[in-house]
Amino acid sequence: MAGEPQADCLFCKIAAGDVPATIVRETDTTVAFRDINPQAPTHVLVIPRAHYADAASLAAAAPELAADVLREAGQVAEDEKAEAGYRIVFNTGSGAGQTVFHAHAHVLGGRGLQWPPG
Ligand code: IU
Repeated sequence: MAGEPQADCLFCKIAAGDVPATIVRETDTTVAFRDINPQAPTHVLVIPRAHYADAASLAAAAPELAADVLREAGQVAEDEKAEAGYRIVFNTGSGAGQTVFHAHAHVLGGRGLQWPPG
């Protein structure tokens, strides 16, 4: 069920502390940790502790939690001193490169970022 922990979900396991990750921030509702395959000097993932498959599902079912994720993404960028600019990305669907189906914001910064993205 939406919001409930999923036994086969890697990010639910990270949120529960059952799988290790390099955590940079935590709140009651969110966890932020470094991506294991960083695409920029700053590459942090911000997840809701509760399980939703993607950002739109999260926002539709739990808008305050979606706001928590966005607020934390901004705080990560501030903590990482990404003054020159940063990008918050929610890959949604396999065609857009989503590989983990637990909503997560990528916070990317610390280098110039091209537009349009690939
Ligand atoms: P995506 O938008 O679903 O493709 O993002 C998933 C990210 O999770 C991707 O950037 C992976 O490098 C990252 N990741 C991770 O940080 N730790 C893991 O154990 C696994 C994936 I599997």
